[in-house]
Amino acid sequence: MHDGADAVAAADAVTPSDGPSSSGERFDARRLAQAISAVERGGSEADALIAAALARLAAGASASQRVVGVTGAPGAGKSSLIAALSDVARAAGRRVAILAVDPSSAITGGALLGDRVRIDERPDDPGRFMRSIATRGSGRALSHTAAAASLLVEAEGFDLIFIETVGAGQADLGIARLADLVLLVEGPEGGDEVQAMKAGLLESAQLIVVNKSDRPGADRAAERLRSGLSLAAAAPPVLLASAAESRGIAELLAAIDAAAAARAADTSAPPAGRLRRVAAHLVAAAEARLASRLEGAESSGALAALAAAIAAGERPLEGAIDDLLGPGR
Ligand SMILES: Nc1nc2c(ncn2[C@@H]2O[C@H](COP(=O)(O)OP(=O)(O)OP(=O)(O)O)[C@@H](O)[C@H]2O)c(=O)[nH]1
Ligand SMILES: [Mg+2]
Repeated sequence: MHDGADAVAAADAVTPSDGPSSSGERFDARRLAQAISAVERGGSEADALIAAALARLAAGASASQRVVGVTGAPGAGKSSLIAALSDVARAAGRRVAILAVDPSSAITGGALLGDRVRIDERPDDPGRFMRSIATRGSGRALSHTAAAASLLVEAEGFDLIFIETVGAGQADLGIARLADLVLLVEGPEGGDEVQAMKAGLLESAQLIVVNKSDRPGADRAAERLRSGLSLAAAAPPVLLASAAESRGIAELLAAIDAAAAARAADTSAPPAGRLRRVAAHLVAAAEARLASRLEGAESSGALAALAAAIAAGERPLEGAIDDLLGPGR
């Protein structure tokens, strides 16, 4: 197992960024958790909180803040790696936040979170924050709240923000939209074809790590990935690590920083990542509104009535969507 004791001791010794957050106020974990809950509920309170976060970010966010999406097959070791990376980052005095997108659809709050993210919650450590976010049947599977929650966390001045998404597919592709960097976690096992190649995840990852390097097959999996990627124009680096034995973790963190810095330098301005999160939030909010209008039309019977009229030839199909949702633009 990795040596958590050393990391804790080091974190106690070096905590330069534990003081006031970027707002100049002391960080209050409970207030942030409540703000994220409000954002999950939506409505005007959510809008006000997001607007306030954006104002604080505009007033003075650090360019070194990173939002890292962590994706990969179930059980690959995403949570274990995030916990190990967090210990190393804390030991270096960085403030770390973890948002775990929870597929169990119910809002779980904190109860099961410590278990799910495989990390002690340490409520007394102001440099560590974690929260799960329910997906709540969102069409794109990534929580409607992820982008907004990330903005709230950024506004509290966290240096390193991990967003863990579960499974493969939609959620993981959605994370590419709002993260500064996508880290794909692979396991050593799997057949001839690496899991991620099938799921089309390789395209959205800037960095790949084969976890569980303490187990046989990890080297081979890394080789397979590297050769599979060798034809790609900008092949992401493939690293090896063991969260369980705390091997390769500092190197992985350094690679995350390097890849994020390279990406930031690539765009016209450093806050490009944040602009993506604002755009992702707008898309999520628009989707939520669309979903609620459709639900309303369904439960009021308007949808059924419209369908019946069209089916009976009593009205044309043309214009039906406008009737359902209000006029388009
Ligand atoms: N041998 C070994 N086992 C590991 C390592 N990292 C994680 N595991 C184990 O792999 C299992 C899954 O680890 P998690 O960190 O929960 O994986 P995950 O990708 O977050 O899983 P989901 O959130 O359920 O998708 C657990 O039993 C871990 O103890 C590692 O480096 N080596
Ligand atoms: Mg996990």
